[in-house]
Amino acid sequence: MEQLEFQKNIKINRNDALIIVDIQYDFIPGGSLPVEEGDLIITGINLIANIFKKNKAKVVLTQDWHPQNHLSFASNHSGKTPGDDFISEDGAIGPILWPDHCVQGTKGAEFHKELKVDLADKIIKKGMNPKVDSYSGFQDNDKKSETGLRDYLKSKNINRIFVCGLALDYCCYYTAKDGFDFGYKVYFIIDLTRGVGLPEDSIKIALRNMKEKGIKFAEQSSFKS
Ligand code: VGL
Ligand code: ZN
Repeated sequence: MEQLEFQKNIKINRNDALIIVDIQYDFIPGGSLPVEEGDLIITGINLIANIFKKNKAKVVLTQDWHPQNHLSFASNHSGKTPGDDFISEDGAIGPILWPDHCVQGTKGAEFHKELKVDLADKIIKKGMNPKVDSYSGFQDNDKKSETGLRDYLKSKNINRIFVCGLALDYCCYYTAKDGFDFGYKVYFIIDLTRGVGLPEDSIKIALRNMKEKGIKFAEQSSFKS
């Protein structure tokens, strides 16, 4: 794996935000798009969220929230199955198709019951446009519309964001990248995330790209209470 350096002794303050990405049943083992060991990070995420609250920082949850006719679902393309390659010109959908997941109003779209949702200051839903996916918590994949996360962080004078959750190589990665491009100092909490690993090497590529960009890496133990 990519050689990563971890930040130590991070002291959280009121200009920080923790972005907890997509801790929903469909991404947890037993769900329709399960991320291996996705359940194992929830306790640690709750602990870190408590540290953020104690230090007057913000906690944001993102929630993948698709209509049933969403074009990222293989079931909405004839002759396609989940995992098949699919790339639309503007990057709106792809690079692969997914099983139906996080359909609005279904159990699979709910936050996992172990996640301390009451610690959240803000919940950002994404992926509602049936023709465009939204891996990033900030904006759609075609970069044509934002979710409201940037406006929210701006209104709270946030300058550092800390990203954790599911999945490392999709929604966490895109959220971290956009955060960096929008001018935030970004920390990726490596042991509080897990990846899908599809297509092959997606985790390795995500980590390498983030490191090259200047995104910093942290671990659960990096935070001072
Ligand atoms: C995600 C694939 C499709 C994620 C969401 O949360 O990482 N991945 N939709
Ligand atoms: Zn999705």
